[in-house]
Amino acid sequence: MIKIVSFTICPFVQRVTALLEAKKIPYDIEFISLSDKPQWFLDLSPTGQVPMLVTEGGTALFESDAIIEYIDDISPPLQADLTPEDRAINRAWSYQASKHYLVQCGTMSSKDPATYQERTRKLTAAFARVEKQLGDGPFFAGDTLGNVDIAWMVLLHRAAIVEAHSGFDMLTGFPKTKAWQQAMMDTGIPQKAVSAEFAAKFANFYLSDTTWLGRGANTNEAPCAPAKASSGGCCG
Ligand SMILES: N[C@@H](CCC(=O)N[C@@H](CS)C(=O)NCC(=O)O)C(=O)O
Repeated sequence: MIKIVSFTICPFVQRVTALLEAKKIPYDIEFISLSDKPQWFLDLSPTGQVPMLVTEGGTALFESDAIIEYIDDISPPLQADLTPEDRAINRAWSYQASKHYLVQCGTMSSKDPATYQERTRKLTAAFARVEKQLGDGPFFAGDTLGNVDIAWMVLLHRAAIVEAHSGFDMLTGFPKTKAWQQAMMDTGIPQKAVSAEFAAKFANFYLSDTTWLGRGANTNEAPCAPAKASSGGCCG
């Protein structure tokens, strides 16, 4: 069976596990600590990053884009009859999501409203771009769930958790993206793609008292001293 090496709150891992869940491909998963990576992992991984997919033949694959393509190579596509152009466009729109994973992590880590506003610009611009591209839904390409949905699901799931915790909606002003988020949550895939500990670990990392979102996203709150604002981070 395929094995995924994971870190609980890693968005790149969630994209991979979401595709496996959507395709109903069974997999084992092993969680590691990124602050104390095990030697067997370092021996296998050229980058020391998760996700890693170990194939049934024992080959270690790395980089989430390459892993997604591998999964598509060994299984039927989510959307049938796509042309090479369709697939290229889907890869481009998927990249528009995955290149914002770390941006969203940094945004959520903001300690005060001013830092949040500064960091969220790129993410909001990405939501604005996809809003223009979305049709009548429920999914990116209409009735059928596809790889673009899987890539954006990661951002939209996290936005939903943030909203549930703080009342702050990252998708305000983007009604089609909001409906898309609901359609994705309704598939159950975002929830299945993460472990039972995900919610608690995610909240502990991004929604504790140390972040503006964690404190309820009060817009009247004073900013921290700018010099102390770091660029935020992802996954510890
Ligand atoms: N480009 C990589 C990014 C993966 C990534 O940033 N993973 C983070 C966790 S979310 C990681 O492993 N960080 C540990 C490290 O860089 O040492 C991919 O798409 O797979």
